[in-house]
Amino acid sequence: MFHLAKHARADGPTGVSDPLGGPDETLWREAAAILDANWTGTHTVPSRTLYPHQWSWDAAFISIGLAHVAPDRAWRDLRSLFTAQWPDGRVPHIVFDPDVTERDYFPGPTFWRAGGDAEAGAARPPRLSSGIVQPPVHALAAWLTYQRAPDETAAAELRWLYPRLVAQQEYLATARDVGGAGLSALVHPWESGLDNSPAWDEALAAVPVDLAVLRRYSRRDTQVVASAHRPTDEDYARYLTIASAYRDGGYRDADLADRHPFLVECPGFNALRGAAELALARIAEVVGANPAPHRARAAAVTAALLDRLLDPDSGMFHVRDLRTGRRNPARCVNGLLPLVLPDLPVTRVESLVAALTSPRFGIGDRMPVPSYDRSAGDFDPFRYWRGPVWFNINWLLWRGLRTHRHQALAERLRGALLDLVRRSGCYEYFHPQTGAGIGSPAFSWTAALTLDLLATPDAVG
Ligand code: 2M8
Repeated sequence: MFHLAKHARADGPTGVSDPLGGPDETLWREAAAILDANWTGTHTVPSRTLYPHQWSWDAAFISIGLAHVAPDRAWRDLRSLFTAQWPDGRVPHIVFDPDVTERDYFPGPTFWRAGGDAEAGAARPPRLSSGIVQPPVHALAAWLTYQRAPDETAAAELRWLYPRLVAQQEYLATARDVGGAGLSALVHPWESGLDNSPAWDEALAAVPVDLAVLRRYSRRDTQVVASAHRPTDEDYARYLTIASAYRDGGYRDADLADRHPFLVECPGFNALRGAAELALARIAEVVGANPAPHRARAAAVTAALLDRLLDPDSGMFHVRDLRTGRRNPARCVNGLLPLVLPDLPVTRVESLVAALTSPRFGIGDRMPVPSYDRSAGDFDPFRYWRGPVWFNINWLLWRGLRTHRHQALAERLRGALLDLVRRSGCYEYFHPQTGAGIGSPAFSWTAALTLDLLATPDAVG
């Protein structure tokens, strides 16, 4: 067990304060204990019950929390993930723990058939992993972890990570620029992190449902949590069809436009890629590299997002299906994430804030932002990314509001998030009306970002 509150107190004046008054020691300890319980000795799992391996963007959020209580573990988590980076720069969305059996998570290593073959040589993925990616939040995580304790150890970690983070960005900016306009294309809904968001429905509808594929395997998720809270069997069958297509093409990105059944540009993923370039610019200054190219790339991503994914009528960003060229009209929370970009024009910031405060997404006094438009006919308060409140997304929106000096709104969102975990615990996601916890309890990124919110009480830039 690490020293729960010591580090935060030593490092900052406000480590465990509650903005509403009074210390929030209990919540701090609960959140830190969850991270401790989910630590395996080399990395942190998102959840002991549902997700027993290491996940890519989870690792980034987790390290941001660990930075407050166990910075050594924060760096080890990031290192563990990047030791699985492929030679082409991609960082796999799952790094499999060889000590966990196939029965404990599906789809596991047997399905993905990637990496882990020590004999295969430097051209192959070094560890057992999936072959798809997740949003690149890692440069931001590394930068925030460094900022918590900017000592020589942390600088050495940045020096180790920097070329790897650059390679990750390079892969996304080149191999994945299928549309040729400066945005990364996703080859699977799971790459977005918002797995079964309505944002993918139109593009998914074009993928045939082969329920036989499900009979060949056995879903593990619906044995652990209620099936009404998870993707439907039809959607799951499509996920497997798309993943198999990419795998059977050797995970090659050449000619994707000619052969791959699912190709979309996601505003959330690309906004986080832009934010990663800005974090890399800061890291470059520490490690003695040139920050200028990173800033230029971030500006190019913002310009491409405005050009390709903005709908002036909704005032939000929308997913583009590269197979049809159509922007999906669904208003999903990934369409608000470009708020994390500091160079977004003021008019755009204001239209995103208008959406955030509208009844569709309304930041309430006690309720954070849902994953989907509350007024949509197919809004589902229980099912995964189709309505429930997610902590990591709200944490990103909170940062975006602070970046654009919407301090009062940022504070309201922070208050609503902390209220949620105080009432319900650190669940994977939450009912958007009652705030009840759904999915896995003791969920790592909720715990980690709770620590970060508790440690960052005031609207300081
Ligand atoms: C969920 O995704 C995995 C597949 O990657 C699953 O449903 O099995 C998503 O919420 C994703 O964003 C998250 O990274 C992962 C682990 O927490 O779970």
